[in-house]
Amino acid sequence: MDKFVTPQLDQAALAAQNAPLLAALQEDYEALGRGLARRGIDIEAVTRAVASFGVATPSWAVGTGGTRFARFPMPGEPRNVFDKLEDCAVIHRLTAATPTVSLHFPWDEVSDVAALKEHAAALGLGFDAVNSNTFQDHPGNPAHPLSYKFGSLTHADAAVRAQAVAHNIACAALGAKLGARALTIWVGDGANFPGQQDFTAAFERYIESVQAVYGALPADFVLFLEHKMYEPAFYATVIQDWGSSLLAAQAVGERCLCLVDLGHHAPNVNIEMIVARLVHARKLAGFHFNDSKYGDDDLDAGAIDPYRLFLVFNELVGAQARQAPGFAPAYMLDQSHNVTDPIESLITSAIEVQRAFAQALLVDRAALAGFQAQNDALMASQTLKRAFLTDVQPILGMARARAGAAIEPLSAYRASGYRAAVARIRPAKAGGGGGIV
Ligand code: RM4
Ligand code: MN
Ligand code: MN
Repeated sequence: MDKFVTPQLDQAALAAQNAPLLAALQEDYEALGRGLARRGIDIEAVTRAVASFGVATPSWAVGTGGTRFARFPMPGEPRNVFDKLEDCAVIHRLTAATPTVSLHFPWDEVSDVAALKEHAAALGLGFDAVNSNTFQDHPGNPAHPLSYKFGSLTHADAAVRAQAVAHNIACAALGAKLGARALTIWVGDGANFPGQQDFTAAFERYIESVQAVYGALPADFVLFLEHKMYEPAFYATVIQDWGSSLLAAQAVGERCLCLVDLGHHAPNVNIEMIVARLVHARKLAGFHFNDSKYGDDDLDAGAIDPYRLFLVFNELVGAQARQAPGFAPAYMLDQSHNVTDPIESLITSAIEVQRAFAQALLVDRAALAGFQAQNDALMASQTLKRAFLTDVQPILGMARARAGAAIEPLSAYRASGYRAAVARIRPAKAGGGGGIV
């Protein structure tokens, strides 16, 4: 993995960047290690867990995002999925936290699948869940002659449903060729007006369509159903919440699970509790991490409410610690970077997710259980706060240094000149129109 546009990202160059930072890192790491030892925590165990933690990057997030009003592209935008993988490889090279990429079809469809797989392998990347797209039309694509304007898997017309089902099956087959093991379905199907759609019939059509997809999956594949409260449907969405998602997953089968995108809930919803319920039901597929203030804002993970991210990880680490049956969530970022360099946002977000995980590993679970049993609300909450307020930066830095990544990924990225280098190769894209990626 040394085929980078900018030599500053090569292993030797990163080692040189890290060299002046190592002594301070070592000192901070040892001090934190002593503090944690006093709390009965072995810092090395935490660092090992962090080092083996990976979060997938979404291929669609390395291009500049936009709103339905406008998109303001930046120089050096990826032209195709090969470029997207190169950008994703930069993120992984600097953080050692994003070993896999999640593709979206047909956006990322290519004629030569073997070449794509080879390109990823040469960059040191693998593939995470693949995603289908029946939330917009694909003009000129022979697999999608019918419009999804009024829905896809739940459409009133059986021919549109069949087209959407076939697309999902094709996505899974393509994913299997690339070495992916999961298909994520998110549909925008729903209604903009009361009365527009028969709620019951639409939900039943959804289940029937998903059953057809499930029945045609490669044997080792799992199916993730992603709920979202609203948008593009603004009155009612067929899979609007975890309840609908769970009902559907239970109706479809054992390898059909519920995926939680943090941005897909109403602002005050207790997401960590949803996580606990899905773990209980053995139906937690995994996550699309992002942050939000109002709705599906797709802001950078941890940018608005890092404590909520920590509380989600507190549930996950708790489930792991008690070896909850069937617990093996998939982790992915799903964000839209409208005003930042997407590579910088994804670097930062991967680190924020890792940070929340590390903090959650510091929770004194025995003490917490004791306070819960005694109904000591204040001390129970302080137990969580103590873990959250511990500065785990030296652990994250050390995990990166040991992996040959950058101790300071953002500065290393800026020093690499990567954006300017790709801008010279990749022609500028026009801005203006709205839409994602
Ligand atoms: C949706 C949802 C899906 C993603 C699309 C691009 O809101 O989060 O996961 O595939 O956006
Ligand atoms: Mn998502
Ligand atoms: Mn979303």
